[in-house]
Amino acid sequence: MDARAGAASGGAISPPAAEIPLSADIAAVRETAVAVLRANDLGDITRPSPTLYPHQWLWDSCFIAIGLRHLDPARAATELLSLLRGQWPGGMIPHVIFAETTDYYHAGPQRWRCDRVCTTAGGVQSTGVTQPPMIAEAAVRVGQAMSREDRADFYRRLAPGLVRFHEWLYRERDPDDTGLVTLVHSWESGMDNTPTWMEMTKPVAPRAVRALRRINGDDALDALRRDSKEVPPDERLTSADLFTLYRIVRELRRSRYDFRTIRSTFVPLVQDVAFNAILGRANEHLETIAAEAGVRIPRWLSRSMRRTRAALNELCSDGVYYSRNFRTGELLRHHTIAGFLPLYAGVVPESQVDDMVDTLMSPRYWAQYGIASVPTDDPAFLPRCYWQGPVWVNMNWLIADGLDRYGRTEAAAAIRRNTLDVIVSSGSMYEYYSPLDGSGAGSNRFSWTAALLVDMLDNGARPTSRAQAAIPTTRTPA
Ligand code: 2M8
Repeated sequence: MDARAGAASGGAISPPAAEIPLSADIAAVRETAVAVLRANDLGDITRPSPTLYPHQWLWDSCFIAIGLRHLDPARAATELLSLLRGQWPGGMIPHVIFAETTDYYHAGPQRWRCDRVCTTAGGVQSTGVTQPPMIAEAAVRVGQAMSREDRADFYRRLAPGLVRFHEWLYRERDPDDTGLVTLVHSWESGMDNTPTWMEMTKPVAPRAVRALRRINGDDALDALRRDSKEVPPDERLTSADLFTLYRIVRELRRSRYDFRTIRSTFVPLVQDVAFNAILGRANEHLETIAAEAGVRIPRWLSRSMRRTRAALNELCSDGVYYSRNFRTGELLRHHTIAGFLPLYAGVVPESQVDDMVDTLMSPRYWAQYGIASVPTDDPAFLPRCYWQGPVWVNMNWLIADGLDRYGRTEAAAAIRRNTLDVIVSSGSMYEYYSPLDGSGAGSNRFSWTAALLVDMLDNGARPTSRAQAAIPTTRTPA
C-alpha cells in the first residue's frame, strides 16, 4: 500500500519521492525486512525482536507502524491503538506493555508490580515508566496512508487517549512548568546507557555492587545477570550498571511511580534533550490529530506545549544541545546523538544548522558509517556497545527527517543512503551497527530496523551501488 493514498495531514512532513523501481537484490532485502516484521507480529502488536524483547515497547511500536503503513495501514493503526490498552488511569502510556508470553525478559512484570498500583485501560500488565512520545508522529504518517474516512475513524479512536498522555507528561513530569518534562529512569529515554545517563546512574549503584566493584568482583556480577545470554555482555550495559537500573526500578516501585514522591528519593532526574525534542514535534502533530478528530486540547496544555519549544533552547550551550540535571539545573555536558534531535523538533536557529550538519558529517560521528551514538573520539566510545557508540536506524531516520524540514535535503539523503548501505550490506535487520566497520550487533531480527528500511525504500531512498554489490548471498536471519 502506498503512503500517498488519501490526503496528507500533519503539514510539515516531506512528501514521498516518486516511484523508483527496486532492483531484484534490493527487493529481496525488502522481503527479508517484511519477513522479520511478519515473524515478530503477535496479532495486534509487534515485538521488537523474537527473543531479546518479547513484549510491546512504546517507541518501537511507533517506528514499526511507520513501516507497516506501507504494507497494511489498518494493521499499522492497530499497532498504535493497542498502546492505549496499557494506558494508566492518570494518562501515562507505559514503556512496555507485557504480552501474554512465558518468554523470558529480564525486567518483566514481577520487577515492576504495577498491578498493585493501578489497573491499565485494557487490564494488561505494564511497566511504571514511559518512553519517547513518538505516537503522534507515527499516527500522522499512518493517517497519510489511509482514505479520508479511515483516517477520521482512526484519529477519533486515538485522539482522546493521546491528549490524555500529553496532559500526563506535563502535569506529572513538569510540575514546575519549565516546559521540559523530567525522566526518572534511563529506560524512559530509550537510550539506556549513553554517557549522559550513566553519569547520572553510576553514583546510585547498590551498596553490594559498589563493594564487589572495589574487589574487582565484576565476574560475580556477570554471573548473576540473565539478559546477556544471547548477546555478548560487552555489547550491553555493564552488569554493575544494569543492577543499578534495577535498584532505581525498586525505588520507583516504592514511590508508587508518583513523581512528587520520587522527587524526594535518590532517583536521578533528567530533562532529557532527545525525549523533549520528540515531545516538541509530537505536540505539533497532536494539534493536527485533535483538530481532525474534533477533540479539544485544554488551554493550559496548549500553553505548556508552546513552552517546550522555547525551553529546548535553554539546553544549548556553544552550539551543542545537552540534557539537564533536573535537581541541580546543570547541563550534562556529554556529546551524544541525543543532542541532534532538536533538529527533528525544528527548534534549532537557522544560523546554527550548518554547523550541526558539519559536526554530524565529521569523522567524529561519521567515521565509516554514520551516525555514531557517541563520538568516536569520546573516551566512552565503544563501537558495538548498545547506545555507547553504535549507529541506530531510528536515530538516523529522525535526524534525516529534521534535516529535510530545514531544507538540508542533500545531507538528509546522504544519511538515508548510508543507513540503507549499512543494513543492506549486513544482509540482516540488526538492532544496531558499528560505525567503524558496519558490522551488525544485538538482535538480527529487529523490528524497527526492518520497518524503517521499508519506509525509506518505499519513500524512494536507495543504497549506493557499492552496498548493493556487497549484499550477502544468504540472507536467512540466524
Ligand atoms: C532497549 O531497552 C530495553 C529497556 O527498555 C532493554 O534494554 O531491555 C533500548 O534500546 C530501547 O530504546 C528499546 O525500545 C528497547 C526495545 O527495543 O530495547
